[in-house]
Amino acid sequence: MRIQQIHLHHIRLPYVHPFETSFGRELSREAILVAVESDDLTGWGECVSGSGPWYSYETIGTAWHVLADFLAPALLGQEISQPEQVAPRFSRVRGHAMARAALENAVWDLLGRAQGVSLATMLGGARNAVPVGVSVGIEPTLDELLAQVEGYVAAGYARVKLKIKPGWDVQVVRAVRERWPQLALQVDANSAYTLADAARLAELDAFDLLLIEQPLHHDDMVDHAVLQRRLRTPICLDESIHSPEHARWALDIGACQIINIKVGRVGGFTAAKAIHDLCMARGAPVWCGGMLETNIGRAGNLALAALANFTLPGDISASARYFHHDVAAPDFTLNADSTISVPEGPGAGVEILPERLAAARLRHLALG
Ligand code: OSB
Ligand code: MG
Repeated sequence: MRIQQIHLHHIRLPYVHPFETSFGRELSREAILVAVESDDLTGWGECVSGSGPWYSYETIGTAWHVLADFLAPALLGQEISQPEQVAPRFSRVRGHAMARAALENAVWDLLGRAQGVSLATMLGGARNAVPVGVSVGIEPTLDELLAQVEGYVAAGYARVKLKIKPGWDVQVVRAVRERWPQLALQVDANSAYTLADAARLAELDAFDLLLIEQPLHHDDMVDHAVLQRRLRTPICLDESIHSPEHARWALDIGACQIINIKVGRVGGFTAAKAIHDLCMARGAPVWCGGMLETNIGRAGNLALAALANFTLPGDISASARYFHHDVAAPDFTLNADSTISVPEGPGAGVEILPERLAAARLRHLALG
């Protein structure tokens, strides 16, 4: 298929509930939706960069620049018949994985639609519903946190992830564990600690956590390997893993036992699948992270999480956990067994809602 036009849509959607991590509190999600057109078909991808360089150096502004000035020009007018043909065309671009992923993933959707095949099938999915959990942000008080967790447990989530930071860790995890002794529980520090905090982090071993996600520096592997030797709880890396090579290095040096795969952070479905395959061969479980996506990104996450080695519950919650009015349909709902069904329609299996897109849009650019 010949890539004839590419559209960038910068949108903003208010969250149902503010989301706070160790790097700050946000009231709404900004995203870039990328539309790739060939004849009468359109494929969609979501860029998960943040409004500021907190989780990653990428922002809406850098991704817009890299998409408009480098990535889209590398794809426009090209003949593409396999989604794996996209990443090599971007090989001159260093970094900017979230920008690359948005465009590559739009092409996966486009080709799936053209062939009438679901994204999960294209990727080699092994299940039609995936186990999921919910990522619970830092709250102003412990009571408010407990109320949030209570709501999610009542809604049917069997796995909860708590955001932690120094001053909001052991006592919070203890309170949640005492109230829900059976709940599958894990924590995410988003790089808020250093090796000097190892003794504090080791206190978390008492609470039967599935994993501790990215406790140390966002670029580190060496200190994580040292820390892992002092913890019983498995370390899971998120921010530090940008490629299959990073995954191999981290496993080789014992920096983690588990990897959180985010398709945006690693540059698209091709790289995400490669990391999945490598971890499977090495006996390391993976799970699908989330970036508070719209239904466009969430549909892709569900397809990815259908692969066999995604054995831990993903940060893929029901649409109602994120936004009142998503830009794409259908909304995703939680099944009674704390799973979400993988979309079965062609491509990612969701449809953009043009009037919702228009209402959420801050900027639009047409290329080609
Ligand atoms: O570290 O996993 C993270 C959201 C934004 C930035 C980083 C992270 C997150 C989440 C959200 O935890 C999980 C979700 O999308 O439900
Ligand atoms: Mg994380």
